[in-house]
Amino acid sequence: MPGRFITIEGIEGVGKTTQARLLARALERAGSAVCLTREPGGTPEAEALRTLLLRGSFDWSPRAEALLHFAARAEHVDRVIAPALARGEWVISDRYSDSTMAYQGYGQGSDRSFIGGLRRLLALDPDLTIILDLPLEVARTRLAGRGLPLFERAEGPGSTAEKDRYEALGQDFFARVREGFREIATAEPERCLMLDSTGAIPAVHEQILAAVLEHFMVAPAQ
Ligand code: T5A
Repeated sequence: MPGRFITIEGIEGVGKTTQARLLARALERAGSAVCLTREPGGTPEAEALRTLLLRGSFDWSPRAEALLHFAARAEHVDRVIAPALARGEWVISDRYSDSTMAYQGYGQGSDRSFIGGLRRLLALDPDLTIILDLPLEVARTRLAGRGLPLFERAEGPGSTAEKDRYEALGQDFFARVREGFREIATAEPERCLMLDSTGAIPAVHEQILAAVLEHFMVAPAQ
């Protein structure tokens, strides 16, 4: 039986990592084999590209930046995602192609048709994408709770947290990225489900689990 491919998307602080882990645990408890992974990253080579993209102080041309994200993604697909799906596992990826469209396309103004073309060339779309949505102020409060204030990181006196290249791009950038995710969800309703993630962690998890079970028509574990 072929595996199932689920991606979790949204701006920083919406709870992707938290919810990806909870979903993986729930599916494992129900007896499924799960591959939990993330982007950019997932293999040593793709993690090296992540370091370049997030920690480097480079000013890539927009197309080069999109290509670097897709280079990391091709590595991730070829070495992790496709093999896991071939083994019949559930693959849960914390970010995937929609992040490139939202961050580089909508956020940074890179050519969206170029990014769409790269996605078609890669030729592996998720079966289901959960887009978590949250007002920017709530995301900022959540990240501040763990010492990582969104678009203020490391700017305040005495701040010790380190910003990555995207987190440093400011409130207008994140507003465009959020709007990008909303437009992606509207454009592809069969694949994408946008969920409000303002609720408590267990409540958001219940919503996601119900959506996954319904999408794949799997009976809940007794
Ligand atoms: N990027 C990535 C691109 O530009 N293009 C691309 O193609 C790709 C793939 C990756 C960066 O790269 C960019 C996007 C990003 O800028 P990352 O660190 O992998 O960076 O991703 P982030 O989104 O930055 O991860 P975060 O950890 O910041 O956000 P999450 O995963 O959405 O949030 P999470 O789960 O870590 O939770 C944040 C905090 O909120 C709490 C958690 O406990 C945690 O403290 N929380 C809640 N609190 C209250 N109620 C809830 N419901 C909560 N859910 C979580």
